Amino acid sequence: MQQLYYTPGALSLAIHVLLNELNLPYERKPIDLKNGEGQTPEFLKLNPRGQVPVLVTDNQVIRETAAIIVYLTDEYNSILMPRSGKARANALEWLMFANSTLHNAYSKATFVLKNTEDATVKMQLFNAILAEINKLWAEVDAILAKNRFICGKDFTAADILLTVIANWGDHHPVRPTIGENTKRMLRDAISRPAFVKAIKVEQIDYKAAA
Ligand SMILES: N[C@@H](CCC(=O)N[C@@H](CS)C(=O)NCC(=O)O)C(=O)O
Repeated sequence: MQQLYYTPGALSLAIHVLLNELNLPYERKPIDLKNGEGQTPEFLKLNPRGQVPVLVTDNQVIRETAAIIVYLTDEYNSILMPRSGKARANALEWLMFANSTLHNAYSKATFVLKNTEDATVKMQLFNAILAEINKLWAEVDAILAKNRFICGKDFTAADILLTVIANWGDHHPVRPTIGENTKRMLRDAISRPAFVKAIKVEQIDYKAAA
């Protein structure tokens, strides 16, 4: 059986939701990042970067959210990632946008909040990054003004990842601005049984869709 190493609400929630969407059995392995469990020798053997998610299959350890998502959707022939051509390119674009462009902007904010001592400088840097994050969400919102989901009429793995990241506002002194069209998509996403189940298990307070 596959094992998912996860921290409640982190990027690993997307894998948790996807495993539910695919109706796959898996064993949950919680990692308390705040208490240093990402840095134990056992966990570092699985992921030298000390990050979640990690998916362990029968004979392989898979790290990096996008890689795990593409592996699972390919392996189990899921409609959450189109199989080929332009539709696949578009879905991969938005998956990578969430996993690298948007996640990277949030990571910069986390870094600045953690490592800047001077309060004024900290807020100056944070506000600059917040503007970048808001611009990215505005781009998403403009697409969702026309489309039900980020790639069109169909829900894809990219929507799952956007929905997970959208709820990280609580970690910031000022919440990023999530547009109304995006909130509509988030409500659709979190009402899917796969999300409902994962949110309940991880005991997450999902506020971004309100
Ligand atoms: N590029 C990695 C990033 C993973 C990542 O940054 N995970 C965060 C949680 S969302 C983490 O484990 N951080 C380690 C820490 O906070 O110590 C991926 O996509 O899986």
